[in-house]
Amino acid sequence: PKTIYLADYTPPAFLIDTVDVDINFQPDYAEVTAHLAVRRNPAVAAASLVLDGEELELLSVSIDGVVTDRYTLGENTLVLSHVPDVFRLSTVVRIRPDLNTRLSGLYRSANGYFTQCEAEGFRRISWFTDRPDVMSRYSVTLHADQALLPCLLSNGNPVASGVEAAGRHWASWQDPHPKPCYLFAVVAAKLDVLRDSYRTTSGREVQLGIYVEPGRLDQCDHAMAALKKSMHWDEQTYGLECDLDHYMIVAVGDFNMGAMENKGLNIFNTKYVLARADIATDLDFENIDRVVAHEYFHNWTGNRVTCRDWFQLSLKEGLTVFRDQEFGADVHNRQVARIHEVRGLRAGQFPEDAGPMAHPVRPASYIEINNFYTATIYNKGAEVVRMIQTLIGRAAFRRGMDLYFERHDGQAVTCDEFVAAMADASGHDLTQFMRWYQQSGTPHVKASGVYDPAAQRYVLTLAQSAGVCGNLLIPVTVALIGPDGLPLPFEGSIDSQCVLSLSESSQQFTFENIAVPPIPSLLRDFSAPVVLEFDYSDEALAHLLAHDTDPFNRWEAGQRLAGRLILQATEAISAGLEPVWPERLVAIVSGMLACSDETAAFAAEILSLPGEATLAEQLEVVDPDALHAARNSLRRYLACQLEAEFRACYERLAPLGAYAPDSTSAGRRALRTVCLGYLCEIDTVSYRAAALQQFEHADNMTDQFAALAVLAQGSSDESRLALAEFYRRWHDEPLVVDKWLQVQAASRCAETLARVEALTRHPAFELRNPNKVYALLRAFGGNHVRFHAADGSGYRFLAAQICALDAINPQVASRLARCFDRWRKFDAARQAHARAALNMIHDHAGLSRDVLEIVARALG
Ligand code: HT7
Ligand code: ZN
Repeated sequence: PKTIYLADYTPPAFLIDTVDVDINFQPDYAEVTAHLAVRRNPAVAAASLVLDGEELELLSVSIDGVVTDRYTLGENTLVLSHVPDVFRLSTVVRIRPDLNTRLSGLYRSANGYFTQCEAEGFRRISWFTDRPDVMSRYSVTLHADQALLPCLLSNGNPVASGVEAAGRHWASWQDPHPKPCYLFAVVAAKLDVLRDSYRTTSGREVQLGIYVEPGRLDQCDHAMAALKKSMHWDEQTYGLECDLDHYMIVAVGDFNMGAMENKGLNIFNTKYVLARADIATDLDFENIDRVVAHEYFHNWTGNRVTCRDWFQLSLKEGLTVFRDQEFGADVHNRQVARIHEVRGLRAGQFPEDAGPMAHPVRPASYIEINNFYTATIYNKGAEVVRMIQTLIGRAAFRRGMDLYFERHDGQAVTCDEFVAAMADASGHDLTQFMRWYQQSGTPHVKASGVYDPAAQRYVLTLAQSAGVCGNLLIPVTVALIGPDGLPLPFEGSIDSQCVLSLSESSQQFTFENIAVPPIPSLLRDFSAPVVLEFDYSDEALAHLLAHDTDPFNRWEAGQRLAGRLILQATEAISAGLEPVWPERLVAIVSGMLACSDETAAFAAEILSLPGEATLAEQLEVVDPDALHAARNSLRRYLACQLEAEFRACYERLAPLGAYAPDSTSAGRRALRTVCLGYLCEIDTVSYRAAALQQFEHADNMTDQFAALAVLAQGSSDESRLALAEFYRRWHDEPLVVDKWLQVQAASRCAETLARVEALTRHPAFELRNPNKVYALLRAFGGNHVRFHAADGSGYRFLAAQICALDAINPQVASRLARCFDRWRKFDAARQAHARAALNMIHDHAGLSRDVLEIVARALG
């Protein structure tokens, strides 16, 4: 397969000002006619027009209304040589949406037809220059059977509709905004719609519609509220108003990712739209808020200002994740939101950055762009944007956003333009900062401090690991915590903290008039996506955990302390010894259990130990069984030491009234679940009975599913009973069935693989449906102890599934193949099994470019 390089970018040779598309839906095919107003790009000297196409049956080509055969058909190209400077190109193709199992382009799902064009799906609908820097105005007309497909939707405004012979109808839409073809969307389906409206600050009335499978209107209220909150937030925070008369969200059960920001016609995975207290958890409600906001925010960051090429993907994704994170922090709980972000980064992005798929936030090359919708592009990209805000300050960041839109509205630009707007608006030189976009890997920052009591001076030394592009500009937010737990004021501090700019390989920072030896609180609020190394004593960590005024660093101190102890215990267990746990932890945990309702969510985070995948990154060679045993041993130790306290806290946090997904009551539920989890580590009949009781009597999915998840970690009768009952109750709710599959695949039980294998043959599972694949197979691939089984059975199982899935949906298969990323971290025997499994995939006949790229990099 061909590698595409950023360095090879050239502007488009032809521009397409308008696109008129007509789609005629027939029972087993669709005929697509496209009329393109093409003109030569005066800035580029090129003779031929090269159009992209994939799986299109070409019926005709015309130039200025005259049918022509003067074209060359390549494997995936249509080349027209000697064309006029300005002309109208018309093509007619036949496509087969019912056979499109890749879910890219136009495809069939239950209730009708849907599109997914990002990144390169439009070429599966019509011949086109499928690249984001070709922006056009679209008009779309759809024809279909009226009874079967009553909703005919596309981007922009409805302009006309009518009926045709034989029970058919048509509708035309016009999008006033020029857009790249990846934002094109069409829906022809039988759907119910929840309507509402939103009045912008300047008085524009926007008609809102959420379209869902018939009978599910009662599951749309939360998404509608989230949409209106997002619209309001973007006006308040960035002065950005909706530029549309119609904003529609359509939910579909077959979708490769979370959602898609098509202009005015977002298409969403049902998982991020449908919610009702009895079928959705607190996390589902919160995720819906975030994803609805994310897609809405793209309307400016991505749609109005788009990417010049796919190497700039983080321009829209990193910035939009940053915006949805800030929205989430404002409407939920800022402290807990930041902790979730960092947990996610450490569990997903740090391993990616240390593995075979490591790439810069702006990659230099790719084989298959769909493989680069990664944690690095999205989450590290968001951290990079956040660092700019930390370095230049919130007010300057807002000016930078204003300048970015002032300069580039309606354009397709690069990450350089974004950073230039920030630099110009703030007066900061961000030249060195650009290296964050250019080099992969997680930087390490080594910190050490020396206190001089005579001079009352504290000197902090910060040193960064060398990157391939040279030193980075790293914002390190710092405070000094005194022995009494209070932060010490120092010169230049605001609220007793400051942002240090680490720009050299090693730098010293001096703090004067420090009367007592301080404990430094470093990298507050996780001010940069780095690994911070500082030789904290256990006592110092306990002090920070108790007193740090930065909530993130309080949590961080607890994670460091617990992580250190678990890793020591892992080593002991590997050597055949029993782990020993210090009593100090008991008092800390006990203190957290006495929290108020307002701080319950935060306490739940402190009491949740770092995950196995995150801890594994700190080991040279991972023994997953020992790591798993060590982590569980600590949980059991704490549970036994504090049984009464956990029980009292569990009882104190019993539901107060009817369920509501607000942050405070969600925090109570989160802490109560943590308590139940610890209590069930003691593994007595009475705690399993308590879990079963919660499972049976909960009036909401959060509590019901939490109890199920705790029980599913064991193989007790109660566990079997709850799993069977859960499926009996919910087998007709696909999103709840996903939870049932996921909770079994994530179980630490020894028989998990056998159960997952059996579930692949269960009527509830469908290899064609991405949500089912993610719920069962990807959850198993993320089950650290079971996927990395010593006998290689986990690897062989997943490899076979990847091969089977690749023939159906290469995008999803390649996401699944990412579970193998860290295979080289394990012992020689496991590595041999993993290598054999990867080779098996690599040699599979007809393997897609998508999976091949992932597997070749893993083996490379
Ligand atoms: N921008 C959207 C990306 C997306 C996507 C990419 C590849 C294949 C399928 C896809 N579905 C959606 C999602 C987002 O980040 O908002
Ligand atoms: Zn996005």
